[in-house]
Amino acid sequence: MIYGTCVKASKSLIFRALLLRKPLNSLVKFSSNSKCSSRNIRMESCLNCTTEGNKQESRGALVVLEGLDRSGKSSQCSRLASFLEGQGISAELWRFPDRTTNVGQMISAYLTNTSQLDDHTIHLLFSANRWEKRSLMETKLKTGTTLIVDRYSYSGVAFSSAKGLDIEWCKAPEIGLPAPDVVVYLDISPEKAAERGGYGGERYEKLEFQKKVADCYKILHDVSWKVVDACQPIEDVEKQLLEIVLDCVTECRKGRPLSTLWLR
Ligand code: Z5A
Ligand code: MG
Repeated sequence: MIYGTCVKASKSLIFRALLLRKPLNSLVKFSSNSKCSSRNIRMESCLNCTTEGNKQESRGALVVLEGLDRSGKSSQCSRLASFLEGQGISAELWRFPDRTTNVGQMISAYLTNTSQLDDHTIHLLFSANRWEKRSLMETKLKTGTTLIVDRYSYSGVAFSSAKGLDIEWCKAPEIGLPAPDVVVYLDISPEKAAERGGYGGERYEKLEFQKKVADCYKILHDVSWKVVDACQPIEDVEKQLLEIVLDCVTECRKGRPLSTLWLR
């Protein structure tokens, strides 16, 4: 799903800016033309800002949401992308696996139990599914588009190592992919997540397996991750996420270097 950049200053936008205790003009730049058109409010587009004499490339942020099944990742990713769109910030919603590609269709067949694959093989396919999007991902970020990504390499490592694969082996094929600017972990116990219902027939949608995945996420987790209590009402989760993401978008616009996995 791709979100555009044109918006109007709605009451909801102003309300959200107030909620975030940030001045609206710190989030968006008003056009000098007071007549409100869909192009009136835009983030400044400074793609080559200079900070203390060093040329810093302004860019979009790579924001990753992780968490157990039913933790609310997809719901929050949609809300985030819509909010950013509403702020006139160029943003796109991405998800992994991307089931639209040839590799993604093999993954989908595996997840829906219509094909069987060796654990190592499916792990490498999940990774290949990210690699096939790497170039586009980098181009988008460098040209100022923020990517809100529903699952990334951490899901790859957590789910495969939960099956017993060596964690370092699982990380290896991810080395060199763009590193997220922020990882937000939506924290919920496997039991609470299961209570939300909606576990379908997909391969990993079982409470016992989700408990193992939760343990693997704990191993991957480091101090840079932002942990949000996913048991809160959906709007409260959203509010916390917005604060984190807007700070991150601001940092990247100032010209934070893009790094690669796997740093930790
Ligand atoms: N996988 C892997 O093995 N290796 C990899 O490299 C990658 C993935 C990338 C497909 O994932 C599977 O692939 C996944 C990991 C594995 N394993 N499984 N199973 P997927 O992303 O396609 O899974 P999904 O189908 O999108 O669903 P999900 O992740 O289980 O759910 P979610 O996105 O976290 O939650 P949600 O759909 O937003 O919300 C779930 C329900 O809870 C829904 O009814 C909401 O309305 C409700 N909800 C959401 N938030 C709240 C709050 N705050 N309160 C109450 N209710 C809420
Ligand atoms: Mg989801």
